[in-house]
Formats: sequence, structure tokens, C-alpha cells
Amino acid sequence: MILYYHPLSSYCWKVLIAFYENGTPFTPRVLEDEAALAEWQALWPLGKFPVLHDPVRGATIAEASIIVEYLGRHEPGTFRPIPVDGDAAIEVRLMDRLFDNYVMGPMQALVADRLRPEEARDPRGVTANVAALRSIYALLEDRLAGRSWAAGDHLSLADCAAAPSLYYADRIVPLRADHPVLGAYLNRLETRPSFARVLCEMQPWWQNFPFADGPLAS
Ligand SMILES: N[C@@H](CCC(=O)N[C@@H](CS)C(=O)NCC(=O)O)C(=O)O
Repeated sequence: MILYYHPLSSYCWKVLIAFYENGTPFTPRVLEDEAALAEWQALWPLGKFPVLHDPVRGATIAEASIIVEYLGRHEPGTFRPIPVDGDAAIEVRLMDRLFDNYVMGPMQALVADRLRPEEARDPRGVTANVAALRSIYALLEDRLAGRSWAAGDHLSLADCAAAPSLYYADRIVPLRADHPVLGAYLNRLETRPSFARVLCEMQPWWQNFPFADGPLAS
């Protein structure tokens, strides 16, 4: 399988964590290389990454959650992204949506705003997105109480979504001081070997993250 990704991209981290958890080999096509960029644009004209291409099945899969689900279906291994039990699966999918829509969404908007020229920034949007992050932090603090991982005792798709979204959000609006449960969960994610590997591999690009020098708000 061929994975088109960038090492600094949060949604790509989500997929990389799943591949590393499962120990599934893949051909990396890093979107810095001109040839890789041209292949990716031809495969997925929507211009979003990650994208997975499976030449054996002739499949091109986009959307990080769907790529992780595809991996679980076609390369079953030690990592089970979606539990077999239907109710447990619903909780995993709900948590996956919470992390993508309510953590990743405001976090990406804050990054996009910071990357704009100063005169094109939107202070009201920044205030709203900081408030949105604080609101989801509070919800997660309650919902994660007593859980080892996002949806219970087992690592799942939801943790693949949680790791990048919380890691980046915490560097913009720090969460640990006021959210001990959420902070402890982020610590567990950061020391998990699959995610630690992703964090190590992104280091050469880290200076491009616009909040690398410090957060927006504490
Ligand atoms: N809904 C997509 C979102 C993917 C996404 O937003 N990827 C970002 C990188 S983290 C991207 O493609 N950015 C390029 C752009 O929006 O032009 C998913 O779940 O995979």
C-alpha cells in the first residue's frame, strides 16, 4: 500500500499511528517531493491528505478515519480500530467525531489564521475557536474519567484521532493545568511507541508549525 502524506499533518499522523500500531508496512510518499505531489493530485483532486492507494485492490481511499478502517478490514493485525461489539463501535465512532470535529477543527482554524498575513487575520474567529477548544476540553475531562483510552480499555480509531488533535491543540491553548484527566490521557498518548515514533519523525518540520515558539493562550 502506498501512503501519500506529510510528516507535519495532523490527519496524516492519525493514519500513521494506525499503521505503526498494526505493524503494517507501506510505501511512504512524502508530499515534499514533486513526483509524489503529482501522483497524489492525480489520485485525489480534492487536494486533501492523507490518501492511501492500494494497487492490489485497485483502491484509492481518502479521509483519515476511512483509511484507518480500510487498514483494519484488509490488513487485520494486533490493532483493531473499530471493535466488533456494536455499542462499543458506536462509542469509538462518536469519540472519533468529537476529536475530528471539535478539537481538530478549531485547532486547524487557529493554525490557518496564524499563517495569514497579520492584516487578514480574524480576531473574533480566534476568540470563538479558543472558546470552542476550552469547551471540548471540559467535555473530554468528564468523558475520559476512568478510561485508559478514548473509548475505554482498548486503543482504537478514536485514539488515532485524539493524539494529533490534542497534541496540536495543547500547543495553542494548553490543556494540562486545568484538565488533569485529559492531561494524563495526552501523556499516555505521547509515550505510546506508535505516536512517539510519529513525533520523532516530524521533528525536521516542527519549526514550520506557527505556534512552535509558544502557545496563544494559557
Ligand atoms: N477530512 C479530512 C481532512 C484532511 C485534512 O484536512 N488534511 C489537511 C492536512 S492535516 C490538508 O489536506 N490540508 C491541505 C489543504 O486543506 O489545502 C480527513 O479526515 O482526512
